[in-house]
Amino acid sequence: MAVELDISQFIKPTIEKKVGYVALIGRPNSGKSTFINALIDEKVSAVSSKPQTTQKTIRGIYNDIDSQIIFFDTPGIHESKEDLNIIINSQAETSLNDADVIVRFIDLSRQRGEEEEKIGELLKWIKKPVILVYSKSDLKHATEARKDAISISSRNKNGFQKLLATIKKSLPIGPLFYDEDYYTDQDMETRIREIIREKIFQNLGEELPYDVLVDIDNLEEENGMIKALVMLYVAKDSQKNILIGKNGVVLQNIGKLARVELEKILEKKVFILLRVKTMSKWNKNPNVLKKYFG
Ligand SMILES: Nc1nc2c(ncn2[C@@H]2O[C@H](COP(=O)(O)OP(=O)(O)OP(=O)(O)O)[C@@H](O)[C@H]2O)c(=O)[nH]1
Ligand SMILES: [Mg+2]
Repeated sequence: MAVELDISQFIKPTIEKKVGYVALIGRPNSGKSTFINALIDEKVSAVSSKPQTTQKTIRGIYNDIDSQIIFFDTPGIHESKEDLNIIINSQAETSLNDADVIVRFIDLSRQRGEEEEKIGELLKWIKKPVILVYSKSDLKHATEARKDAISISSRNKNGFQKLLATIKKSLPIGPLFYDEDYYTDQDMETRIREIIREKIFQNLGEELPYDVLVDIDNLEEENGMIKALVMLYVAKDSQKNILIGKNGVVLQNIGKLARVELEKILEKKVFILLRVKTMSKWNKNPNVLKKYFG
């Protein structure tokens, strides 16, 4: 007698939910990366008090019972004619094109400036739903409330549900783009680089972090331990000593902070060897900019 095989048990049902791409846009320092990290409860994007901490668009994937939302955390749009900054702005603009919905962050704790004008101009040309968000609502200065905006605080996780519900209204229903276990599409190299960059931004003076290029030279996993040889390229010789610090103390501290955080994120032992080298004017070199930021 022939046995009939029930193949239905081998076929994964296609899950359909509200699925789509959402671009976060706003001036530097308005809290975009902090929001992504707080929403998905994982560090996927570097955060610091310095403007333009994010230099390359990062994806954070949010999953819940009825949606999968892929957030583009874009670099803050700002006014500058520097080569690197032009590339950074164009990254943010590209993600506007790729998104289904745009969430515009406005930080009410700061005076609005030319950068807000520029973002307003940019959005005029985009025929997509734009949701206005007032960020950092936990701060005292953030008092200007308006009906057409949603106030959020990433510090207290306030306003998240309202924002998510509003985003979902504009998303199409379809199959998932990513497995529900993923919260980012970054590979290990990118994640290591991002955390090291964050520690550089958090531990060095105002200007230098922008001139440090983080490059993973070698990455190995052996006996459950991740070993990374990481080059930190500075744009001029005089920056080397500042980055290394007296008796190497600054560099050691950056390495240690990055290691501790990466061990938590990757749930593995991590060993990081940092090397500092000069790559003269790398931030003006079109080939380098294309390779790392293009
Ligand atoms: N009090 C308060 N501070 C916040 C909140 N969200 C972000 N911040 C702070 O604002 C600063 C900038 O945050 P980021 O998330 O790096 O801002 P960003 O918009 O990603 O900035 P760029 O990457 O430079 O475009 C950091 O010092 C954060 O700790 C918030 O909800 N409340
Ligand atoms: Mg950012």
